[in-house]
Amino acid sequence: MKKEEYTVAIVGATGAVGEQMREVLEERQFPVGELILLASERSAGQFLEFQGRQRRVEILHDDCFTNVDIALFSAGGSVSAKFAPAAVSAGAVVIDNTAHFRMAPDIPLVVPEVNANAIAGYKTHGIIANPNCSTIQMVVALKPIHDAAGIKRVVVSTYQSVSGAGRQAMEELSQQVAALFSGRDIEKKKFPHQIAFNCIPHIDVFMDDGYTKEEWKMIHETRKILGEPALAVTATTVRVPVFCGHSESVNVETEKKLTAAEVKALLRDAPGVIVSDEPENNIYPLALDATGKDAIYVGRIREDYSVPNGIQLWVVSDNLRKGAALNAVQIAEILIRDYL
Ligand code: NAP
Ligand code: 3JM
Repeated sequence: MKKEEYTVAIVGATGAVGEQMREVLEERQFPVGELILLASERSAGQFLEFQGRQRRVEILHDDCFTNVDIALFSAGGSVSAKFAPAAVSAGAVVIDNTAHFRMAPDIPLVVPEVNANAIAGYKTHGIIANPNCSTIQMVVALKPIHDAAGIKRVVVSTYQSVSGAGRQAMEELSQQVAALFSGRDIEKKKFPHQIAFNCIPHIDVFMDDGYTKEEWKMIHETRKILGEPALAVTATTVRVPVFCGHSESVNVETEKKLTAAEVKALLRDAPGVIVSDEPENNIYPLALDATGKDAIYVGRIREDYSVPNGIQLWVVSDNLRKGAALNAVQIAEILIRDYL
């Protein structure tokens, strides 16, 4: 018998992603019976609102998951590594927002518009991984192009907002701006350089080959989600002084020729995509406009004349919503509709 309501736990409930999880669950009227809010001892005892009621944040420990149906994790990779197994043992399905499980071959990595069928694979480990924010918005735009013309190569450069690095990072940008306008010294904690009025081509840690881990995630996650393990993808990921919304310049080479008009038509029909492309009226996707919205916005759609079959796109989305919380809740919706 299908349940009418589900017990949902949010691990990392006080964070930037956790806050959006509450909002998105409420907005989409996800059938939440009980909501369990979990964080570290730092914020245990705080109250957060959900469906008009104040709910207490509890300290995360192994015994928190009794009777939990779905556990949404967004408290960092080490927290997922330590506590996701306890949630699964207690009978919950884990939807994990961290990088920790994403590349495990038998853990599904899901963007519902692209590979919803992969959700079935959750049964092996009880875990579904939510991709990186920058990957999610790119693959939603790539999927219809890949289906129509076969993607050969992708070159992406990102312009990622500070909210992708959490609450403290947003605070750091605010404080640096305030300090600079009042002639005080800036403080650096979350970013290795001043982020105010700057662009930093460094997100997550550097690896031996000169790529950052964020770039590595975009490359490998894109291949896994599209089911193309050998797809040629390269990425440069850049932090910019924007509070919310990631922007991406995406260059795509296809097997079959597509005109810009054909790509626009494909994207207009694609689930989760809004084409915003009227250069004559200065209309193109902007991070400020995408903030608080659900869609992936695509514009500046044009042919890349430097190669035979090239397309250039500008892709923008709210990194905390489709890039994290919304994608996770969409997965949960399919899970309860088709599997639980
Ligand atoms: P954030 O604003 O810094 O929030 C971190 C959250 O994790 C807070 O609720 C914090 O609780 C909790 N936490 C940290 N350490 C904990 C511990 N040891 N035990 C229990 N709770 C702990 O960060 P965020 O932006 O929300 O991101 C959280 C995580 O989500 C990231 O680390 C990342 O792995 C993932 N993420 C994924 C995406 C994506 O694209 N899918 C995007 C952004 C982030 P306290 O209030 O107690 O400190
Ligand atoms: C986005 O493990 C951690 O401390 C979190 C690092 C992090 C990640 C990650 O690697 O899970 C911060 C922000 C992500 C992500 O989505 O990949």
